[in-house]
Amino acid sequence: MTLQALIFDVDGTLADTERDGHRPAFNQAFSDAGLDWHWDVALYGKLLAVTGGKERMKYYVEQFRPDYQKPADFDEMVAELHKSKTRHYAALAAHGGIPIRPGIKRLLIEARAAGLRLAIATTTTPENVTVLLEHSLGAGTQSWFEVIAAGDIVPAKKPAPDIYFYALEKMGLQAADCMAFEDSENGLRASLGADLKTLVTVNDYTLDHDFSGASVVLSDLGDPGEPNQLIAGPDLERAFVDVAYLRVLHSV
Ligand code: XBP
Ligand code: MG
Repeated sequence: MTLQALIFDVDGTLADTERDGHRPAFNQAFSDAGLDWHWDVALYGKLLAVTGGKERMKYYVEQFRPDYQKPADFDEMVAELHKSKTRHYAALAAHGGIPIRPGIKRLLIEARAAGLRLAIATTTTPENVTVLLEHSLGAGTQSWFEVIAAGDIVPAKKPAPDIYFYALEKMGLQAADCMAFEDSENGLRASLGADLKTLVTVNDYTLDHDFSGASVVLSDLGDPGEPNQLIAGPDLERAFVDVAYLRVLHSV
C-alpha cells in the first residue's frame, strides 16, 4: 500500500465555509421566503449535527420549532429554500468571501507535482464546490480533482461512508492507497467507515468532537513559518503537513 491519492472533504476542511458561508446563505433564503427562522452562530453549531442543507432544515423544524405548522408540500418547500440558499451561497463565494484554510493550496500543488491523485468527497451541493474552488483556490483548480463526489449523488450523506465509496470506485483505487482529510466527527465516521486513514484539521465548530480513530488531529495543515499544533496522534516533528509527512503518516 503506497499512498496514491488524497481525498478531501470541503466544508470546514478546504475552507471555513459554515459560519460565514452556509449559515448566512440559509438565513437569507429564510428571510426571502418570509420565514421567521434565523440561525445564529451558536444554534448553527447544534444544527451541524446533521449534514446536508435540506436534512438540516428538516431537523431544525423537528427539534427547534415545534410551533411551526408544516404545509402539505413541506418537502418541496425545503427543496425550494435549498435552491435559494445555494444561490446565496454561490454569490457569497463568488465574491471571494470564503478564504481557503492554511496550507491547503501549498499541499495540493506539492501533491500534484509528486504525482498524487486528488479527489473530493463532500456532503454539500456540487455548485458550491465549483464556485469555492474557482474563486477561493483559483481559476482552473477544479481540474486538479479527478473526481468531485458531492451532494445527493449518493442517497446517504455523512456519517455514512457512501460518498467515500463512490469516490474510491470512480478512481478505481483501494482505500489502503488513499488518505482522507476531514474536519468533523460526521466526516471522520464516513471516511473511517470506508477504511480510509484520515487526517483531521479542526475548526471552531468541531474542536470538541470525538476524533478517535483519526491518524492525526491537527489545528490546521500549517505552512513554512506558520507551524500548526498537534492535538492528538503521533508527533512527526514537522511544523507543517507536506507530502513527506503524509507518506510517513500513511505508513504508520
Ligand atoms: C457539510 C455539510 C453541508 C453544508 C451545507 O458537511 O454539512 O450540509 O453545511 O451544504 P461535510 P448543502 O463537510 O461533512 O461534507 O446546503 O449544499 O447541503
Ligand atoms: Mg466538513
